[in-house]
Amino acid sequence: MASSLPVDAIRELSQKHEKPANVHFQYGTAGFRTLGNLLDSVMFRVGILAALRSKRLDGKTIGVMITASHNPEPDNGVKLVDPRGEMLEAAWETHATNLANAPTTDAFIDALDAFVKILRIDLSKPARVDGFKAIGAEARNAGVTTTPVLHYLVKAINTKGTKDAYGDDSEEGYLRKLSTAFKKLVAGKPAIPPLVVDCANGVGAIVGEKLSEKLGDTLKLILHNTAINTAGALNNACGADFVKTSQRLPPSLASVLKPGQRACSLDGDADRLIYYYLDDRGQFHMLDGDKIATLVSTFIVDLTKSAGLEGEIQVGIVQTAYANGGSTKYLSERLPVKCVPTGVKHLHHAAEHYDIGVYFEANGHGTVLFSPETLEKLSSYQPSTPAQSTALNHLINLTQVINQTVGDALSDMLLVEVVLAHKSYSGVEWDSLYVDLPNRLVKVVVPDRSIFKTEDAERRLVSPPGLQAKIDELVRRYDGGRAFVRPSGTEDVVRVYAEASVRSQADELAFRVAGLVYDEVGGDPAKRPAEFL
Ligand code: 16G
Ligand code: MG
Repeated sequence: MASSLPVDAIRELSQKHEKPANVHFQYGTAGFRTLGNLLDSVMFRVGILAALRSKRLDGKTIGVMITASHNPEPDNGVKLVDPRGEMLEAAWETHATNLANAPTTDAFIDALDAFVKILRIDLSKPARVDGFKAIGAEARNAGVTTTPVLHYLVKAINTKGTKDAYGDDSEEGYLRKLSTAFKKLVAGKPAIPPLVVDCANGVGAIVGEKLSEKLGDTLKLILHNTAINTAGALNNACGADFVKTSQRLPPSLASVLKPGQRACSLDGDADRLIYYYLDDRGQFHMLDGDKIATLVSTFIVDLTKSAGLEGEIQVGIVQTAYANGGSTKYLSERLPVKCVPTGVKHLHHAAEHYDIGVYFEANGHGTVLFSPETLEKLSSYQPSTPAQSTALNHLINLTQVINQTVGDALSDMLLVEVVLAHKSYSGVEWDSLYVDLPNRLVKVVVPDRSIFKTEDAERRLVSPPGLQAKIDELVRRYDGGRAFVRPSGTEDVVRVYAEASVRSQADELAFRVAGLVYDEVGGDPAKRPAEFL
């Protein structure tokens, strides 16, 4: 009976993966994330942590994802997936950080021992960890796939044979589930023009190719940036983060995209999605997470009305402070909108409070959650007209095409395509739902970002004292001005976001606020960036 830690085995293996000195690891918003060559000890320890999490949860399957996500090489990372296919429970982020930072193998074993005792983990319980093997855990390698597929698999495995069965627990099952629902949703609609997909030279290329085969002529995917074996190519001048941050077309698509044609970019692990198109004058128009949330939520509201479920099912939106003011205005005139701090776990959690919760970060990560009661209602509801019945079926098929475990670029892409097909929208009509306010994101490197503390879903600073008042004073001078400052959860920087009704003003406001931050932390006046006015 394995009721105590297999200390000798752990010691022997751990010594092959010693922690590098002078590095502090942090399990942040997206797991452990740093230069790939520093992560060896973290990978080993995360395997053990995942096994313990599985044991703590009665042998439920836990997922381990190794991915650089939206970051270019040589960054890499690793994160855990909880049994329902969701992010790791927040309290365990601290445990993960502590274990990863134990300086030696002996310190690691001591920390593990203390941890097992404090959390009363029964080591005789089985442990199932997909993708990694440690302390006698049963492991299954999910292979090279997208982050959302791993989330899907974890949920599918843990719900197998129950009334909540999520689908067949294989990548093939995932592809079948999504493509079948998609085909039903667009049946009878006019043929959909081909879609250009920028795969960020990441795993989306592999899964996108398989999805494309399943979709056949229903939706032709033209995959670009599929060089998954080329060193340095991942997320380099392509991918969702590049497009969102630089607000321009990946140069590799310049000769590909025709005016009016829809295109989208995934990030490296295919959990973010940004759409765009070029207008007749060749001008670039971006359709980001806020635009996706708007398109999708209004469609779902229309369907609930057509199904006769108005007042029965409430649709709500969750955004962060980064949501464009234009989208927040448009949406809050129509639906309940909640603003939460950055990071998927906050959005996901808040979205669970609605009957149907639509959450998207402006960066393109998001999904739609149907509450258990809503799913129940949809399956038992008796429509009274053929039109109601059609709308009801569409809603039910939407619950299948949407990966509800986590934001999923490929699933979201199908969702967007469904709405465009139903509304006969091109990018132009979609884009015209509301006008984005010009905005600017700037980062300021600071010696210690932990002195920056926020409140009100990161929209206001409480520390350093007095800085928020200065920002307020500045913002007042700009028409349509809004700005906020928050410490990054993934990098040693402070981020400044600003928007205003005119582009030059948005830029100026962002730089001026960045200047305030720079001066506040005692930045060297001689090195002050010129644009910080
Ligand atoms: C992580 C988060 C993402 C967030 C970003 C903010 C997850 C899975 N990912 O990538 O949601 O937008 O961090 O980064 O939660 P920042 O704190 O450096 O601005
Ligand atoms: Mg990602």
